[in-house]
Amino acid sequence: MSENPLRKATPQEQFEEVTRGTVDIQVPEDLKKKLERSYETGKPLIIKAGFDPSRPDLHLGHSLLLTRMRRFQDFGHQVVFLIGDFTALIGDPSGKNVTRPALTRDEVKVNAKTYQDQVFKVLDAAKTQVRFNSEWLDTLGTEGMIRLAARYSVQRMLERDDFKKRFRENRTISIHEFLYPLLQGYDSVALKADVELGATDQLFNLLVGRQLMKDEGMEPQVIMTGPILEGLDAKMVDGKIVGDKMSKSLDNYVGISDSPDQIYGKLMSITDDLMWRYYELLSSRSLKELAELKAKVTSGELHPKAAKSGFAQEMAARFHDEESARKAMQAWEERYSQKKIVAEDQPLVELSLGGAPKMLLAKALAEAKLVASLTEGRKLMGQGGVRVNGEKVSDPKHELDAGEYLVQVGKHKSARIKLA
Ligand code: TYR
Repeated sequence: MSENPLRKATPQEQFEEVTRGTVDIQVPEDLKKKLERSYETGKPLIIKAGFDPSRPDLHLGHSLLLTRMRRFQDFGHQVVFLIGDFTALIGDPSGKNVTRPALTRDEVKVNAKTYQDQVFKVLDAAKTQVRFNSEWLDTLGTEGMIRLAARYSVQRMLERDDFKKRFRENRTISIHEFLYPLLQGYDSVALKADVELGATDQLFNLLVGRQLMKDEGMEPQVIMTGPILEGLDAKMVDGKIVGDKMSKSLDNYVGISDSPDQIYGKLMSITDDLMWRYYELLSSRSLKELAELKAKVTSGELHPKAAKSGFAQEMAARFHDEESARKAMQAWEERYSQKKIVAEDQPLVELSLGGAPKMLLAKALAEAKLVASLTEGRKLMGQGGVRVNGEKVSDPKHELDAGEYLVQVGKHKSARIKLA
């Protein structure tokens, strides 16, 4: 029994881990009860999270939900990755002020395939159940659909913010959009979900699921919503992070299938404030570790850039591996230090060869005051900290002929050296 992952942590510990960073839980007491019962009986909870394959690429925003699914999975619960291939034919109206264009079955199929390739970078494929809602919605039929539609009133549908707003502003709401929350709710009935996860924009849909389950005489699902991640261009205004949500169409996203270089580079471009927000929401470091890290940056012991690099590497490693993440960091450092050095902007230092054909590079460094002494110059060269025209030079006996060279020492010192 000790091998059973359901017994790895107490119900209370599981509760704390799986609810980390949630915005809304309905109802926390029910979740505790479900976790306790599962602990007693050894029967895993069914955790549902649905994705409409309406866009082919997943990004860091979606990974928030996947990370929570993974936490449940690690405690031995049954995660159902539900692909809304049927609901994608409608398109979720949540948060939209216009009707979404419907996708064809073929587009949905292609997107669904790419989804699966991406989510298993976070979820354990062997322990994930992948379902498609066409499985039960296709067979629901016209009669089933009418029965379902009879279960909810237009008034209650219009309580939903986005519908209410569109109604008030006289914008079109098509009848099929009302069906969306009902179908999503019916999915929960079909799956006998214990818990359904979603971002805050899903609250209404999730509650409909709870209601439909109650109507069926089933134990209603617990619903948990998580925050919507801000995009890479978000900024701190009056002590709050403000910005559009991460999305591909706004080009402020990090894609799950981006290369390690892209992930690293994009995350190095965010502000320090946004870095802390991302750390809190996405990093697997504990809140205690984060507090320590922040204290080090505040006291000046650690440069914010180093903290950012740590986060960017963690994300690159999450979607690839440690080794590629480290390489991405090195490549970025090299490009970054190269880019900053524009030859023309560097001070020109003219040195005399004094009649000799060549001069030791270490000596040139010292004479140009880029290093304190010949010895220090040799030492830095040996450590790989000296570049001539962008190339690393580590041989301490390296000599320069007459001519002009762009010389860099470490990351911050450089000059054009002219030898004559
Ligand atoms: N409505 C969800 C979204 O747009 C996707 C979804 C589809 C969730 C079907 C659950 C479900 O049963 O993100």
